[in-house]
Amino acid sequence: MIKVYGSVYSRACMVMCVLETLGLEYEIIPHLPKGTEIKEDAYLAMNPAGKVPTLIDGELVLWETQAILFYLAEKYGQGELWGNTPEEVADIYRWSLFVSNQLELFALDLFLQHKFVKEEDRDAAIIDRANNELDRFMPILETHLDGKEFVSGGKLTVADIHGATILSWAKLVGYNYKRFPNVDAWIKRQIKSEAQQKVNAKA
Ligand SMILES: N[C@@H](CCC(=O)N[C@@H](CS)C(=O)NCC(=O)O)C(=O)O
Repeated sequence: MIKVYGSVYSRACMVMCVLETLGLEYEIIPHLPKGTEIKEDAYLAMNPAGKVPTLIDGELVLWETQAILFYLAEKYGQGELWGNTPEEVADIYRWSLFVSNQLELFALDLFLQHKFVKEEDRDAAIIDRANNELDRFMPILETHLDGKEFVSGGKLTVADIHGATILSWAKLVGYNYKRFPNVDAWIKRQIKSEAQQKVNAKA
């Protein structure tokens, strides 16, 4: 059976959400981002970065969230969550990579600063840069999602599960999405999706 190392409260939730959407059975091997197991030799032999998630599927040992999501959709989706042509697949890559390259670090910085750093110790420079970079690139997504439910190909894909989950981190700590109602609605759809609810129930 497919194994997922990680926790619901980590990037592994995106892997679980894809597995739930595709109706695949899987086992969670609980490993917390702040736990010690991910720095032990046995785990580092699978994932030298010492991070979660890691996926095991038969002989395959795979780490890096997006690589795992793309692999699962391509291998098991039969078109679901994935594209049918090189052009459709490229579009999924484009939007998923846009979020990871232009927005992920800044959504994470906001989340970490507000969630784990005492108010008096927060780094204003990190917070300002994060807000500025999110404000800079969010309008691209906002315009693209106008009149659309999904970011690519007119159907749910891994780019929605990945992108909307990443951007939900900033929402959790109060980033002002009122200025970006299409993105806000996109994030809410992901958070409330049946697959995400099933993942949350495993926490
Ligand atoms: N680019 C990696 C990042 C993985 C990552 O940073 N995971 C976090 C949990 S969401 C983690 O394991 N942190 C522990 C650490 O950095 O020591 C991916 O997407 O898989």
